[in-house]
Amino acid sequence: MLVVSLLFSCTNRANTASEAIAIFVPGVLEGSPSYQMMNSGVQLAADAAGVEVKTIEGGYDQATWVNQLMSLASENQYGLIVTSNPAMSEICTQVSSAYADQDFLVLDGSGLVGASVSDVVYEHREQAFLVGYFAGLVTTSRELDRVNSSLKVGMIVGQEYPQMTREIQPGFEIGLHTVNPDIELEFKVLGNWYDAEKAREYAMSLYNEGVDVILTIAGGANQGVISAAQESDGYVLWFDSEGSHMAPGIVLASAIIRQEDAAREWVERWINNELNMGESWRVGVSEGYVDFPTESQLFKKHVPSSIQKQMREIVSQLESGALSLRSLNG
Ligand code: RBF
Repeated sequence: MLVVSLLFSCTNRANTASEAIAIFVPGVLEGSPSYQMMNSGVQLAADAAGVEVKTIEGGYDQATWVNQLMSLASENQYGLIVTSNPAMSEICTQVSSAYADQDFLVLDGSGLVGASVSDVVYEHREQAFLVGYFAGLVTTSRELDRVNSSLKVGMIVGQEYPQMTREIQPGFEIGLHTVNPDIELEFKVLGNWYDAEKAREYAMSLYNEGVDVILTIAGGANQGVISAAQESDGYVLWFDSEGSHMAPGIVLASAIIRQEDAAREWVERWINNELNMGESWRVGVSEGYVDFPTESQLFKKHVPSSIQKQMREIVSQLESGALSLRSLNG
């Protein structure tokens, strides 16, 4: 008994020297749902274990992230650095080759991890497919008053990166075309994650061209898409967190990642010395980390019941594995 309890107490990192955790936000927290969920999830795990956390906002100049992480690792104050976005798995692996004792956890990573880096990779294709299927049902609906007869749907994104071009955009299109192969996608790239005015202009021109619903994945710039929808009677779809409360009746639905849960759970494992470094986990709808919520008050109020029903069906098919997009993973 004594040996067991001694072993147990030694394996909890709260009792070791390098217990503190740093959160590196590659951008800013404000307006970026995936970063906010990372921050709150890590805080929850750390607070519960009495571990100290420091959050550092790296800002939008991506060229500076490597050096910022290098100097953070060189401080030797944080046992773990947690960060989030698909570019960070490789960036942290690069930094870890200079600081081999530094552990990194990348949420929403790419799977390309080195020995002291672990990551959680979301099935973004499933996430995008669900909201694409919903967008297809919206643009072909006869019950929604802001929908026109042209079969055009929009997408506005911050920047292009492999997960965007190989998983998110194609997943969205598969969803649209499952409803009707004639639906056209207008895809616009902002070039940054903050310019709400430019996003508003892009969205205005899409709505003027006959697009009736836009999926926005543009961080702080998402707000501009909402403004345009309010002005021109269009709909908006949200990604990563639930966004309907941002503009009820306009932001109709969201395809989410459960990043707060993932952050809390994976950091808990690290604190308890149960996290295998160098490992990558791929999680989607069937694992409970990607979802399309259909039970919120706002969804039930603003979405026609026939569409609600079709969404519940498609989500449960992905959950059970009756429908799978995973053979497309390359
Ligand atoms: N998403 C945001 O919401 N805000 C950002 O500032 C942001 N910056 C990103 C920077 C890079 C280099 C990459 C690859 C992605 C970024 N994303 C950002 C996208 C985010 O990590 C995630 O992939 C999408 O939100 C889709 O889940």
